Amino acid sequence: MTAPTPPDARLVRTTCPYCAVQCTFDLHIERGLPVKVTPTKDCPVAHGTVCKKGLAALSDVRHPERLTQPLLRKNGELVPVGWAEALAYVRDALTPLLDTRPDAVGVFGSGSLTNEKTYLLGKFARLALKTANIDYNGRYCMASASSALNRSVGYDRGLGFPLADMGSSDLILLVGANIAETLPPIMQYLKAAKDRGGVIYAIDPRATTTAKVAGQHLSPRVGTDGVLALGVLHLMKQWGKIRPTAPAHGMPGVLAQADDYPPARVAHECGIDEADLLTLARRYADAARPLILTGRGAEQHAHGTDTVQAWLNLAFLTGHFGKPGGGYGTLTGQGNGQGGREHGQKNDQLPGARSLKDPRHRAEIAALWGVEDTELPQPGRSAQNLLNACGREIEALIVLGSNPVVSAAGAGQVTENLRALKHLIVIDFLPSETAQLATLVLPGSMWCEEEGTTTNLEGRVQRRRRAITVPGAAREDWRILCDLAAAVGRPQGFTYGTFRELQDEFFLATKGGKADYSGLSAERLDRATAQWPVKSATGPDTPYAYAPTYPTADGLATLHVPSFPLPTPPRQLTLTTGRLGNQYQSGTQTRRNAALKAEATAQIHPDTARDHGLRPGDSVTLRTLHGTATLPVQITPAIRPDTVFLPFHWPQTANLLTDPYTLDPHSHMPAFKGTPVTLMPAHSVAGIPLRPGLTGEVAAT
Ligand SMILES: Nc1nc2c(c(=O)[nH]1)N[C@H]1C(S)=C(S)[C@@H](COP(=O)(O)OP(=O)(O)OC[C@H]3O[C@@H](n4cnc5c(=O)[nH]c(N)nc54)[C@H](O)[C@@H]3O)O[C@H]1N2
Ligand SMILES: Nc1nc2c(c(=O)[nH]1)N[C@H]1C(S)=C(S)[C@@H](COP(=O)(O)OP(=O)(O)OC[C@H]3O[C@@H](n4cnc5c(=O)[nH]c(N)nc54)[C@H](O)[C@@H]3O)O[C@H]1N2
Ligand code: SF4
Ligand SMILES: [Mo]
Repeated sequence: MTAPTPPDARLVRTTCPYCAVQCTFDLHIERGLPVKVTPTKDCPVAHGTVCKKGLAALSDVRHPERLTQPLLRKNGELVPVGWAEALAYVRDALTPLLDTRPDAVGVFGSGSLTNEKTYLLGKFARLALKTANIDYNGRYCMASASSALNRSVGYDRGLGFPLADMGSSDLILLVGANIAETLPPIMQYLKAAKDRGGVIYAIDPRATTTAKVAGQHLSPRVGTDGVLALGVLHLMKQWGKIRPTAPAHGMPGVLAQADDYPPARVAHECGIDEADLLTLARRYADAARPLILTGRGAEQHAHGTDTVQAWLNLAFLTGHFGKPGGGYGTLTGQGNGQGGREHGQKNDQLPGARSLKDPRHRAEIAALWGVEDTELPQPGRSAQNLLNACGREIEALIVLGSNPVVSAAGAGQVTENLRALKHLIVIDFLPSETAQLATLVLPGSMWCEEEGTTTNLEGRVQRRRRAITVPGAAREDWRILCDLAAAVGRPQGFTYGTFRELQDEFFLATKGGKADYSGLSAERLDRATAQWPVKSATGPDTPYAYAPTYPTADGLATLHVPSFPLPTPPRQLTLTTGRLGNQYQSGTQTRRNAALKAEATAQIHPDTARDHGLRPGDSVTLRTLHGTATLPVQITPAIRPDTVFLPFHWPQTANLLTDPYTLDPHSHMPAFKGTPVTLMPAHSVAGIPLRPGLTGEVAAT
């Protein structure tokens, strides 16, 4: 017997809180709560295929640990307080700093935030706090692809074409992207390409689920993807396949460099067979619509920008960049990873992907905000540098939508820095590990409790609709930011009566920027989603973003000559890190979810296990220059013998081992993938306390 439907039952169509595919689904609301997620074929991206995380997303919504009251640290403990006391703390903590040293106050944002919150957070930092020091977790994500695209063709829309175009590619190279686990609905486009005879390569040091479905797997050493691209370019030049997409600066230098990368050298440095390289290159040369897609595996290196550049150069010089179904794209990760990198929460950016350094851009936004452009700060610290300065130059930090205690590089050191802050204010809806360190925790809003827009990995803007209201004394994030501005005595510009006023201001603020959304409104998005730029209310959207001429000074692209570090010694073990299908990011939202079971293990090859005396069921201690961590081993032939893989979803694991200081010089991305590591059976390591499950500690040095 089915239960009777309650009289208030209704459906709200909204988007998933997690990844950048941004599946649309229906929430069934009964008695004021969402009870079920139903995928819909109307979803313009996934067409009704929602992944397990999306289906299980409701478990957090009324989780017993859902934050519903501000928490203030008193005598070392976080205790519930009212908003008046919480905001009085903010006033007393921040006002003296803002009066004398505003740059001592930092703001850390997120690619999980809607476009409107992204915009408001940037405005809040520049106008209410007047600090230069705002940046966000997108620096950890696709920032290297973003900087390569920006410096080459003037802007960065992760995919410059509709996702469905993938189905018409005849060769797809997935370079360090495990989409079967991380962006599952995209597999349908991969399969469509395969069904039409297309060849799919997964280029990954692990034989992932994606590699199995793809059919072709090339397994280069960690960090050598750029050299691989140079090797393919070398052969394209040799085989007369150079016919650039458009005239561009820098081509002679890039082509000359390729001469230095003959197949033997490339095969040696990448640790692959020369024959496999030649087969890949031959397929690329013969393909009509080859598509290169990079993920975090290629990008999250101290030379990530140059790695992406090498693939972008290849796509451009062979005439495929920007063409339907072909070229180059990056697979953006977070729910609003695309919009989050456009609207002013980056340290050097103003809304609409404007530059904080450009006098014209500063004047445009200053006029909109009703201030002098001289009042806008200059660019401040980028994400990892901001966290590295905490407890020293940075005395107070406001975090919205990130959990750096788990996700930052060198998390052991970063945690110490956060502890050394005078004030750590975290706005979250669950007690993340970072919230647990805070001096003040403010209960914010979850995805289905707020209105807004997100922009998915193909630049598609969609509405996120409110299905329920925030519980208890929680407040919508945008209102909290306005409350904080009022608390520090600077409410001007933060007095919106309704969310709609904020949203309309946001759309307007993008007008004339590269990421122009000014033709959009909630009503237009109700009729159809739209890929930016959308420059007028009646004008079209832009499915293809990368048609020449480009938004650069002279309309031309510039190709840069990439440079790569010397190859690591052959017997060096390298740690790389990444994701599991059943967990999301720092795990705040998924480790609590019973439907999403997963285990933190260190994946190693059987030969490596044998060399280190490790057997199934053992724990292993991993040691790098930056820290140590101990985990159970997972012995699997599906990984290179010179590689160790750790997921980063748990505290005290992957990021105790990563380097907080070495950053990509262009994108300021830390090297999450690729840290020299040594292994030992855990029982042989003195001084490491072992608990059941996970253990780990920061190295003493
Ligand atoms: N289930 C799940 N899905 C997610 C997320 C999540 O946390 N969980 N997060 C979302 C976000 S924010 C992002 S950014 C995306 C990321 O999506 P992906 O880029 O697919 O994620 P990763 O697992 O970090 O890395 C992908 C692959 O890179 C490989 N790799 C490691 N080092 C190298 C290397 O040097 N070269 C090459 N070629 N490959 C290498 C790893 O073995 C891994 O299989 O996923 C999004 N979707
Ligand atoms: N070793 C290693 N480290 C990595 C990576 C890797 O591959 N390897 N990947 C990096 C990448 S690509 C990324 S994107 C980062 C992600 O890592 P983080 O920046 O830590 O991102 P999340 O885990 O999504 O953290 C989001 C936090 O904000 C909260 N939250 C989410 N949405 C909202 C919201 O709308 N409002 C409020 N108030 N709170 C919200 C969640 O509850 C959670 O506590 O990790 C990076 N770190
Ligand atoms: S996590 Fe990504 S793929 Fe899964 S349902 Fe959500 S948006 Fe879709
Ligand atoms: Mo990401």
